[in-house]
Amino acid sequence: MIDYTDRIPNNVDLGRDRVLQRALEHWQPAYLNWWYDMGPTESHSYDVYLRTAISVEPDGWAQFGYVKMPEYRWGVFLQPRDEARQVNFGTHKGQPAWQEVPGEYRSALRRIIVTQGDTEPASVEQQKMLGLSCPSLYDLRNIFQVNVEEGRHLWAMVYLLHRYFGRDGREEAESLLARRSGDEDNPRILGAFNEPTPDWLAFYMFTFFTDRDGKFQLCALAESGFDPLSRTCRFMLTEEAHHMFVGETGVGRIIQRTCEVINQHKIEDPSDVRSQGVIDLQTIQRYLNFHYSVTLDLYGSDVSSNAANYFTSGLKGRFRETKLEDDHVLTGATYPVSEVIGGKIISKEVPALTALNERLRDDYVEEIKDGVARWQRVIDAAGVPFKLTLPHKGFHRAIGNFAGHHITPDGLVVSEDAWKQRQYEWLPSEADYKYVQSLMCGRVAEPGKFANWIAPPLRGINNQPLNFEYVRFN
Ligand code: BYC
Repeated sequence: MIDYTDRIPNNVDLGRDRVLQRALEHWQPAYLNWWYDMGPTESHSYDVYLRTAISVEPDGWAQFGYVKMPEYRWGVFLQPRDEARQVNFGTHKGQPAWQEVPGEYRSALRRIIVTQGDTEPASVEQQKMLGLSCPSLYDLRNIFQVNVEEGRHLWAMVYLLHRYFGRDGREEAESLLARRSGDEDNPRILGAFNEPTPDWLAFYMFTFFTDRDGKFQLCALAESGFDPLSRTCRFMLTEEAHHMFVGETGVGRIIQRTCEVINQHKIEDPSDVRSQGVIDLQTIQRYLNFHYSVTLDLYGSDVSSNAANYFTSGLKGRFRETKLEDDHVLTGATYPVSEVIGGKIISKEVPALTALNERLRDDYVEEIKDGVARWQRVIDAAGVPFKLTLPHKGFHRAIGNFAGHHITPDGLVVSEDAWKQRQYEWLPSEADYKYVQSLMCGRVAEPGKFANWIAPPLRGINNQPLNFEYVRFN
């Protein structure tokens, strides 16, 4: 018999909640089976220098030490409750925040929680093989950190399902362990989480672009009138920051290394750059185009009655809802969305309530621009004449008003033929993936060593030196 209150660090009084304990007693072994099956390949006996959250206090949420990942203490943490908190938007604005699920919103809320929860194990599945080709122990430790925290984020959503949704919550929690990223019969719910993450450039792009969707969606859910969801998401956001850091610095270090090689050998042509065993900036741009566009799809349709309902019901707010200065009800307000009409992209005003997905996507794009500008500074500082660009919002989209149209990175609507002729100028081709993977055929496992295609980071994790043994293989 496992003592769950000891195994599962928590601040939800798990020790006194018999119903919840019983639910977790069933789910926890199934979760571990899933981890053994779908977690990082060959990693189960490694000692990994990980951060574990053991409380929400500043000194408790980042405890570092060596851990075998299957023994990681996946905890359940909610930001402490604010007794005075209210529903801050929608028709229930001004009522006390809900501590239990309002009956009429039960299925909508469950659906939001399941969609959020589904992304967490999906990303672990997508990244399963990457440990075998890591560029350093530092990077290996970082991907494992990201993986165990995605596991914890799954726990966070499963806690809500078990605690607040009874039997159907338990069934949903089981389904979260049954779907598989990329599986034809039982795929993950959202598109980007069924795309492969075949190499480390894709991993860093994913953590920069797609984990940032995680941030924006969690921020919107942190505004929820359903207080336990809000408090859960607030704590998850503290962990999300490191994931985006891994992505931004990962891509930045690849760019830096490429620029060093370009300058050292005085070369420009992508094939000459490749012959030096680093990733040409043109390929990096194509990966950027891919990950940006599939992540934009994650915000849903530009005009969505689902989004309007979530907001009106007080379930999902806007980014920084309580800091916005309007009525928080949005009656009569409008918002611009794009549409393709007669081969042209036009903007039109629609009711702001229906455009909330688009608005969140726009908030996200603003933050993405800043990150890409920081990558550009690495290129500029090296004096390399190359400009990274963000493609047009309509480029390569499968969800929303742009879906079904062929739009170039510059925002021109073109025919399918014209698109097909040029798509591999814009998106990674099989040959690009093959080249990038050819650089990553084995792992760099000596402390302090880094693969040729990536620069070392500025500093180590938790003030440890770069040659620290971040992972012990045993
Ligand atoms: N792929 O009105 P629509 C993260 C479906 S990432 C496939 O457009 P709605 C993380 C939609 O389900 C953050 N299907 O959309 C990152 C609906 O289906 P039904 C995850 C899609 O509902 C990295 C239909 O299309 N969290 O945490 O307004 C690592 C029409 O719906 C997609 C959330 O997403 C797609 N991309 O908005 C680890 C927050 N988009 O009803 C973790 C919770 C839409 O016709 N989710 N559809 O069957 C939501 O708030 C909403 O579900 C969405 C979609 C914003 C995703």
